[in-house]
Amino acid sequence: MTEVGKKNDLIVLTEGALITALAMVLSFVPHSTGVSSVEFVYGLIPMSIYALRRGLKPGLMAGLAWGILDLVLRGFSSGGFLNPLQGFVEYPLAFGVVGLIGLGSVQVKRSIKDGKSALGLIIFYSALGFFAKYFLHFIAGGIYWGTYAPKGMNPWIYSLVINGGSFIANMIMLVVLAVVLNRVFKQLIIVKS
Ligand code: 218
Repeated sequence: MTEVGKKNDLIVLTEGALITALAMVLSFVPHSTGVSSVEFVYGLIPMSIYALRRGLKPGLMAGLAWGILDLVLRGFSSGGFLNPLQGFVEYPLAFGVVGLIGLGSVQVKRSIKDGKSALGLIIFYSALGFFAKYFLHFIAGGIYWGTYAPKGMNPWIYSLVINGGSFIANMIMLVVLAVVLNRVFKQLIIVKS
């Protein structure tokens, strides 16, 4: 690898560490939606921007690091960890797959460089990553969180309401921000050399 290649890898990694730290810090800001267990996850916004800016592998790696940190700093103490398999699926894996947003990196950056808003593509690929995360929470919810369902409610319906609700809440947050701050999003996604 060339010296320039190595230096760039170091920049990508450093950005990933900063974004992960930011996502983690944001989870300590109150983020209730008013409906119990349905939360805004503010860190999804910087993660989405990072994955679109740097692509699939950096996105997956940053998401994975975020998931491990969230498990250690919040999961164990908040009661979000029930057993090793559930913990693995809902933390490293569910946060990691947010990086799938990076699948849209090339297309989104091309669209921005062509002078377009890229809004549809940003929303589409963010939806892909957010959906992957909440689909895993939905599966885990149906299997492991049924005891928290209101009396008589089917665990899978309960999980669909909670995790489907979280997916929708976070999509609304992303769409509003991507529309209002479209210029900022575009500037943050494009890598200036
Ligand atoms: C129905 C239900 N309730 C709770 C959980 C657990 N869950 C949901 C979303 C996100 C996370 C990760 C920490 O923010 C967790 C542990 C569930 N899957 N389903």
